[in-house]
Amino acid sequence: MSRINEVIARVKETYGKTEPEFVQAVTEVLESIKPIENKHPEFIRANIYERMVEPDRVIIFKVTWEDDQGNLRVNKGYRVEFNGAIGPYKGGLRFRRSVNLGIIKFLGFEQIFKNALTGLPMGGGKGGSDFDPHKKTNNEVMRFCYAFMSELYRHIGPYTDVPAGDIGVGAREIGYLYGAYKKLRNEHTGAITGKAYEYGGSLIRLEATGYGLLYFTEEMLSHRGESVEGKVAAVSGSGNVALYAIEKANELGAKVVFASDSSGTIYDEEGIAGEKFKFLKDLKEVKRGRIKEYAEKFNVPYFEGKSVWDVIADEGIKVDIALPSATQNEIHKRHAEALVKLGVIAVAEGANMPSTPEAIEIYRDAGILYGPAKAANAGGVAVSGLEMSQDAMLLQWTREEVDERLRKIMKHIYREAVEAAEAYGYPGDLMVGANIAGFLKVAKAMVALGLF
Ligand code: NDP
Ligand code: 2IT
Repeated sequence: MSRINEVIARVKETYGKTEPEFVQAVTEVLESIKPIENKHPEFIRANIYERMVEPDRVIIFKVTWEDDQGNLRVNKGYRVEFNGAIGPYKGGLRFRRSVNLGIIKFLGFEQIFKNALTGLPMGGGKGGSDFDPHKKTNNEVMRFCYAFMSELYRHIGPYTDVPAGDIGVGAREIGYLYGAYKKLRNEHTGAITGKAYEYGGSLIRLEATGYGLLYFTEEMLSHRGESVEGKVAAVSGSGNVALYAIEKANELGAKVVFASDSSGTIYDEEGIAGEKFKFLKDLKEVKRGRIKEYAEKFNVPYFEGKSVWDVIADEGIKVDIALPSATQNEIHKRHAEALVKLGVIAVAEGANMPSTPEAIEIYRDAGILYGPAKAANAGGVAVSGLEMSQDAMLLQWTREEVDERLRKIMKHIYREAVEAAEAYGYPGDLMVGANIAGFLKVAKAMVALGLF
């Protein structure tokens, strides 16, 4: 049996029942890098495949905090420092009820290769908690963040491990987390990214994942003689990634007709633009309301309990571009079949692992453009890397400068994926290309570092 197959089998056997998302992520990456196995005997000699799926360090801790009624509450905190071969561990924190070790491990594993693809020196990590910020007051969120950081601070640092946001961790949470970090350490180092400009953050970080997703989509389309302009797009979610994907899609001349939250989906045939987009942004970023209020305000259809992809499949609504930007495994086989049948041109992933393996198989069989998450959504962590650089120099670049660098990085990622796919016999396959390009960089570093 090949070494890669052995490692996949071992991971399935060990974690198949307890950490299905981690097994899914490992299987996808390792299956798609098989073309490198025979060409790199040094990876087999150094046992790289087995070493790559084992986190460097897993930290699990108790977070005790006080709610507004004076009750002491307890949650689990996690930080998985997955692979530090090419730089400080880097990756977001997710606060959501469903968070468990397997989810943090899948996200940390993906982050290794995504970060490598950016061309910046960042290792892979991820963390979070099963704390759910929905329906909590600001003060409760603040006390939780301070409690969470009272343990995490001893594990992180600007050259050690640099967390940022993810689902449930936005500008507000980053502010409280960084406030706690500064208080505990009595130093101002950029040990967290996604900070606001006023206290040392980078301009464009807030927008970076969504903007980068559209830069990547434009890059994919332009190589088929197409562009985003004039296309009808579906975005799922209405959080950080989704909002700025919608904003940039509008700017590039597309019409975005879908958005969602975990309660349901809205369909606005006219497009979520202008005053309507402003309303959505305010609803989600400031009022922290539900997407249903958009449907009520603008009198458009709302589908309670359905995802964007359910609505597309059930109602037969055609879109040209699909930008899943909510969560993992949101697009299933039947959704992918419907998208393809209705004539979708491109799927670019804003969320991490939003497509099930069966859905990906359908995109690839149909020959549509498919931008996998670790390439398409890398703009967020890329600008986090730029934030780290600015923090280290104690200066802040202009919006134009950061945006220009982001564009260049997204182009670079596209080119790396295309070239790796070509070099290993899978021309045009961005999933194979992104996995191979990311993996090669980290694997070569691990070989060079010896026992690290
Ligand atoms: P946010 O918390 O800002 O927004 C998440 C959005 O997705 C919300 O609208 C939320 O709805 C919805 N959502 C979350 N979970 C589910 C679910 N299980 N079912 C249906 N809808 C759901 O998170 P982000 O926008 O930051 O993250 C979205 C995705 O993008 C995640 O996969 C994340 O890992 C990925 N990502 C984020 C980056 C970043 O920089 N923030 C960078 C790269 C990737 P509700 O409000 O109802 O919970
Ligand atoms: O999934 C991701 O890349 C993120 N949530 C952003 C990570 C970061 O460190 O900016």
